[in-house]
Amino acid sequence: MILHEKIAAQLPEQRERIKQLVKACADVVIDEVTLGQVYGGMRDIKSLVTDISYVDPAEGIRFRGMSIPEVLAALPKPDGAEMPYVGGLYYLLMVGEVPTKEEAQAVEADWAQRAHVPGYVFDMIRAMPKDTHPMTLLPQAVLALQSGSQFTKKYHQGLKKDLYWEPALEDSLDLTAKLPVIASFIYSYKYRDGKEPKWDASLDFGANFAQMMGVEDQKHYADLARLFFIIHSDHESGNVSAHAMHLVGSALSDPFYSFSAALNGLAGPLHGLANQECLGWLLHVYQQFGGVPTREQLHKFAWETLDSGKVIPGYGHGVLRVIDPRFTVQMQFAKLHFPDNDLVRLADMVLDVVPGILKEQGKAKNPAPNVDAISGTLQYYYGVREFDFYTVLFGVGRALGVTANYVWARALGQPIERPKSMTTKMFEEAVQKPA
Ligand code: CMX
Repeated sequence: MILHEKIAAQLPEQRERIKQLVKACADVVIDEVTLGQVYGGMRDIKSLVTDISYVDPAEGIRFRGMSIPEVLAALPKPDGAEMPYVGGLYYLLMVGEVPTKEEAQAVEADWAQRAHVPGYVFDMIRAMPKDTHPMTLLPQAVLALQSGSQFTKKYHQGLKKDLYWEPALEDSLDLTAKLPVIASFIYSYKYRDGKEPKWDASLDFGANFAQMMGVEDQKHYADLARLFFIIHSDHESGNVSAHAMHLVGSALSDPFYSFSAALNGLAGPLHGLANQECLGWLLHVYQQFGGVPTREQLHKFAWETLDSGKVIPGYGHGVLRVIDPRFTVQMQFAKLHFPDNDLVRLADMVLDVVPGILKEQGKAKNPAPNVDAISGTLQYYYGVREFDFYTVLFGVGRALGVTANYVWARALGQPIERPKSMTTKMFEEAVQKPA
């Protein structure tokens, strides 16, 4: 299997590199931690390591050193497609090199062999009440797959630690192959005819998703799916879903247990749920004014949102300090394919108006849009209008990045995570001591 070979070839050098670094510099101080950071969600404390992606506050995400436009330009594409193979992105995240078209296709072919979802997973979803949130059904389905984990099986058979990554990769490929099928079944069960979707081995990941979702404009939705999954795949290690995956995985819980935890974090309104909230906010504006409002009306509406104590969804970021490039590529896609759509025009107006208001309010450190400010609008246009489903789409994409990190964390023997906590009294005493 191609990813296995490529990772195995890099491992000796990577292990030696880290061993030497830690041996020579274990006591070097990298960062200082302030009391404000301790009480402020550990913001910006440099205490995690990943070579798979990095969020530059002034530039946005880089996957293996490449910006989003660079990734989209460099990765191979299916014939006639506008967006690259998702399998090519997975190769890039796992291996750290841009694949050839054949290498990207090899990942896609591997997924095709693993995409079968056991019937009991569908039965379990069907047993749940129809009004269960899709982000409850998705982690449940992932947990239901756990009994097939190669990692857990091999661990209990006494696998040596330096080989943990191999079954971790097997599980990761199984999981990422089955997720689009599960996600589209959740969609079909909740909102359509309830048919069990089938993976078509002649199609790539994006085109399969489009056909399983039953969207009318298959060609363009396949491109949107490729784009969506690629840009949502990874955002370094400190965001809630990635960190949850890493933390749970550090206890040697297998990729199914760990990813189910990651999804539960993604379901929060300050993280992955923001995409549905953002479209909800746009539609609310649209309905309130019976169409695209004037700038003045939008200005007033945005202030009313803030004055009622709510956030403006899709704006602000914990790390980024510029417009999220993931927003930019999605807006470009929308403007290329349906520039005159009312919601796109509204999203454009929000981009023009809201940053100024957030600056005036003076609270948000970044008044610019993030990935969620437009992603729901694109889905809505292609007929995926049940916006409580959108975080599921985010979850399918996020699996690519967090499983790549999981595999490398096991390959590099990363230990169980265990930061130290203190009591408030201890901190009070610590700050009173002279420096
Ligand atoms: N609207 C109103 N207020 C906002 C705001 C927004 N869009 N973004 C930040 N603020 C406020 C915060 O609520 C905070 O207020 P308090 O001091 O009263 O608590 C203040 O500005 C400072 O926040 P910050 O340091 O700039 O941002 P955080 O790192 O604390 O939070 C985020 C980041 C994304 C949770 C926040 O900007 C937000 O709530 N945005 C709206 C929700 C959203 O779009 N989430 C999607 C994030 C994308 C992702 O998960 O990938």
